[in-house]
Parts: sequence; C-alpha cells; structure tokens
Amino acid sequence: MVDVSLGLGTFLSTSKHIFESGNEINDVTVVIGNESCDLDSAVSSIIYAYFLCIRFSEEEKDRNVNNGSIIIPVLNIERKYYPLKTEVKYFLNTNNICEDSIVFRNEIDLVKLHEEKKLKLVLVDHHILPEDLQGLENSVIKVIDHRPIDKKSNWSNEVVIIEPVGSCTTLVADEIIKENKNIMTNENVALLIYGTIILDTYCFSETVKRYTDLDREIVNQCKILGKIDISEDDLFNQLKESKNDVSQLSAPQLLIKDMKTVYNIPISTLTTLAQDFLQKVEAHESIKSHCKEFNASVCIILGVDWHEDVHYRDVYVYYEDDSTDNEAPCEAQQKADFIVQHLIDYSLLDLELIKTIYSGYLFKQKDTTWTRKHVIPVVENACKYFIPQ
Ligand SMILES: [Mn+2]
Repeated sequence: MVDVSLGLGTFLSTSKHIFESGNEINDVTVVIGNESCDLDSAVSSIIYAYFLCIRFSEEEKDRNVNNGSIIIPVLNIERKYYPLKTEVKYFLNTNNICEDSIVFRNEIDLVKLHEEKKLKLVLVDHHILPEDLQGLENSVIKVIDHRPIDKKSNWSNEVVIIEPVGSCTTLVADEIIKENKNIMTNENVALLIYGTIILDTYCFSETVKRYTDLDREIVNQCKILGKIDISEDDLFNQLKESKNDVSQLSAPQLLIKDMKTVYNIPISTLTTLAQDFLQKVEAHESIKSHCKEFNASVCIILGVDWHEDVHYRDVYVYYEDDSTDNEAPCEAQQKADFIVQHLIDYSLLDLELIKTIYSGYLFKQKDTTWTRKHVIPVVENACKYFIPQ
C-alpha cells in the first residue's frame, strides 16, 4: 500500500506506478465517476480513493500486513479527451495533480479485473453502470451519488449513499469528516472540495438554487480545516474562466468540447460564430475528420458570439459530399437538405442563408433566444422521417 503521508500528488503517481509495474496485486479498488468527467466526478473519485487508501493503510499498520491491494481513482474518459475538460485540468494542475499521474478509462481493463475476481468498484457521481460495464454489479462495493434515484438501480442499503445535495463531493467530504477529519487539513484536499462545491452550486446562487445546508456546511468546514484564504467569489470566477478558456484547443477539439449526438449526427456548440470557425485554414479538414471519427455523414455546428450584452448565433449544416456526378445529390446531401428544411419549417430559429461553403449551408440565426436544446428535437424528427431517394 502507498505511503499517504506524502500528499495527494504522490499518492496518485505511486499507486499508478504500482498498478503499471505488473507486481503481484490481489485486488484493485477502482473509484470512478461518470462519463462526463466534470470537476465533480474527477474530484470525488480522486479524494475518495485517497481517503480509502488512508483508511486501509491505517488498518494495515494495525495488523502489520501488506496484502497486495491497491486503490486507484479512474477518470471516466479516454486520455485524448482530457484537454477538453479545461476546468478539470486547470484545477487539478493547480493542486499538484499532473496528467501523468492520472489513470484514464482506456488504460484499465475493468472487465478483465472483474473476471479475475480482483476488482472492487466504487461509483461516485453516478449510480447506474454504463452499457459496457453491465454485469459488473457484483464487484461494486460502494455507491455515492447526488442525482435523483434511477428506478433501474437496486443497490443494497449497505453500499449506497444517495442524497440530493448540490455536489457529490459534499457527500464524499461528509463521510471523510465523520471518520477522519484530519484528512481535510491537507490544503489540496480541502481546496479541491471547496472549489468543486462552489462551481456545482454556482457559488450558492439564489437564482439557480442548487445547494443544500450540507453543501454550505462542508464549504465552511473546508475553509476552517484547510485554512483556505481565497474567497468563494474569486475561486468561482477562476473556475468559470478556465471552463470557458478554449485558447489552447485545436479546431477538431473545439468541435468535440461541447457536443451532443442525435441519430448519429454530431451537434457541436462553439463559443464563436460558425462563420469565424469556417475561416480557419484547418476548418474543412477538421470537419471531415470529425465526421469520420463519429462515423457520421452529416454534422451540425451551432455558433454563439457575445458582444457586450447582445449575442449572435449562426448554424452550419455540413454533409460529406461523395457524389461522383453532379446530377443527383448524394444521400448525405439529401439528409442535410431534409434537416435544413425542418429547421426552417418547424423551428423558430428564423434562419437566413448566408452562403454555402465546403458542402454545407451556413445560416444566420435571426432569433437568438433559441439554443441547442430547441434544435435537437427538430433534428431528431427530421432524422426519423428521412427516406433517401
Ligand atoms: Mn455531480
């Protein structure tokens, strides 16, 4: 087991090192968050794993044994997508947790560990196993979540903590404080929890109202035990800024950062106008490889730009043009045309065609009150009724 007196960063790099070294390991406790890998999921899994590690090493000390077990937090995304989680990367970095010391979902074979009967799984910030991990129920030893209970779940009362608080880290910290308050005096532990709760509750905003008394209480405990001096507002602004900072991202990464898929059609939202994105030299190539990666022949880009208090929106509908003659439109174009027609007829976006560019249509969205939430059902409907000619 890892020596945890050295802090969070060392705990992570050491347990990762032991895991990768191929040494004889009898059991692996994996603490994993949900697939969005937002700050809540990332911090909950890291801090809870650290807490378990301290608990086990104290038990080991008592019994004077080393039983070949290891505890690792796993971020539930592929490593290549980590740069997209800008606020996660920023906040972990500033708390001495570098990317190298993290284990990502594509780097650990949970199913194999389960089959070898070596896996103990802890779910944080979700309580339903994803599709590819169905069948691993027997390995789950603990579930901590703050979302509304999904009726499909039936964990026994001994393993599950589900409470509707603002942030899952609140529940994690609550358990830590009850059992071993000392852990919270680690400055990084306290600050990570403090920042995550602040971000999740929109800094205890009264308009959003996404907090409970327990969130408030844990934040106060973090301040006292971790001797935190940064104000809630300052840290909230830092985290919000880092979340919106896309300056380090490439064009293909911008298309994935905020994306939802509807009937196999990726719909990306940008923080600039699509028109500006399309002017980048690598724009066309990026869109093509984006379609390839998601196995799509049509994709949609929604652009937003803020100028003081006014905002502008535009919509770009792209199709892969694989037609060999110019007479009949290819299937992808027919589909794009059908979607465009739906957006014009059945949505209130009030679209005005600006131009066609790289086998796609660029529209100005004249009613800017409509967002992706409104676009999705229209695209869904179009896909449902589309029949290629
Ligand atoms: Mn959460």
